[in-house]
Amino acid sequence: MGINTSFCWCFILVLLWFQSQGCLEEERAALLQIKDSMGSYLSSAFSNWYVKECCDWEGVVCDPSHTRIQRIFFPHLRSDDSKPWFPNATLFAEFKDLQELELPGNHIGGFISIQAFRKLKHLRKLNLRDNSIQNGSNLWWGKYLSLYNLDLSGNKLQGNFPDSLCANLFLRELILSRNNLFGSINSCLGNMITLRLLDLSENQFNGSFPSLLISNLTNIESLVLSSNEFQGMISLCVFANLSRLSELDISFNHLEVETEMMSPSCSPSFRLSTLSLGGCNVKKIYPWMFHNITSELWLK
Ligand SMILES: *[C@@H]1O[C@H](CO)[C@@H](O)[C@H](O)[C@H]1NC(C)=O
Ligand SMILES: *[C@@H]1O[C@H](CO)[C@@H](O)[C@H](O)[C@H]1NC(C)=O
Ligand SMILES: *[C@@H]1O[C@H](CO)[C@@H](O)[C@H](O)[C@H]1NC(C)=O
Ligand SMILES: *[C@@H]1O[C@H](CO)[C@@H](O)[C@H](O)[C@H]1NC(C)=O
Ligand SMILES: *[C@@H]1O[C@H](CO)[C@@H](O)[C@H](O)[C@H]1NC(C)=O
Ligand SMILES: CC(=O)N[C@H]1CO[C@H](CO)[C@@H](O)[C@@H]1O
Repeated sequence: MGINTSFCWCFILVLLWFQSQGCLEEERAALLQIKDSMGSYLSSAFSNWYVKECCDWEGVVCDPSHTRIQRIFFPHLRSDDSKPWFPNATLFAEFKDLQELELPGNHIGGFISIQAFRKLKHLRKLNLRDNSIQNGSNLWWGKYLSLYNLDLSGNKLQGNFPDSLCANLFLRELILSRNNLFGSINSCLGNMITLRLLDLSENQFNGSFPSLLISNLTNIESLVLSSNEFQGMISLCVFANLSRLSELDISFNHLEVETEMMSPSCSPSFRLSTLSLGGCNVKKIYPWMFHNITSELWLK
């Protein structure tokens, strides 16, 4: 009993000693440089960055042993009229154990030395939502990253689907909504078979609907392609074998949609909770649509 108790105390003391190690000097220095490189930020930002232990700083989460930074979350820290921020990616490369980097709403125009991101071997989530990134070449971290979640919605990406994204073959979530992308969707998307969520809404993607590519995404759960310029006639058979599909939104394109799914090669294996066909020319409403859709059906 006594031995056990003292063993416990020793264990706790050792744990406390490890905890008191605190964040690493180079990571602390990098955080301060990142903050400085922002130029301007809201007065409410970084409010407790005067405390010594940087693992306790607002926007930062360390690993359980309280030494290495695993998550950086700096949301909307810069005012709406601030100049674009071009962070030096080398600074982020200091965080060797970083898993999640979230910098939404900070007027990021792009990254300097983006190749440095390849050092972030553990990065799984990159959220750059609502920034001002224009050029897909700002996203060239190559195949060195194994990202699962990438959110670039609400940026100013122009032109075709950025080739730079084709290297991210393990993505589970890809969100590119609210950009200025056009042309047909890059065929490399058909190889991203781990995708569960694909949101390309509110762009100007055009040409015929990428049926072959979409029917390859066998793990997809949410597919949101609304408010683009896709044209032509499609059959819902395209989605028949996507057994995990739960949300399908192809509204507000220029599509004529054939909803019959009665042939043997085409019986719906999914159970949709939301089907949005607003603005589509829907030929006929079949009873299956009501049996299988568990929550919402939007036709207008
Ligand atoms: C980016 O940061 C690294 C490390 O601090 C530095 O060596 C490099 O010169 C910086 N690049 C630019 C373009 O400022
Ligand atoms: C994007 O950046 C690359 C390399 O810096 C440049 O060659 C290209 O012209 C840029 N594209 C646009 C649309 O600005
Ligand atoms: C579908 O995925 C397979 C396996 O990754 C790939 O070989 C094939 O080219 C893909 N087809 C399309 C149309 O993308
Ligand atoms: C898609 O849109 C672009 C830009 O408006 C245009 O140049 C191209 O011809 C369009 N492609 C098709 C197939 O409509
Ligand atoms: C769905 O899978 C079945 C069985 O593998 C196949 O016969 C059918 O052609 C597929 N349908 C589509 C639209 O890919
Ligand atoms: C996957 C699924 O639930 N499919 C059902 C869709 O609705 C038809 C008609 O009610 C059923 O026969 C399917 O089993």
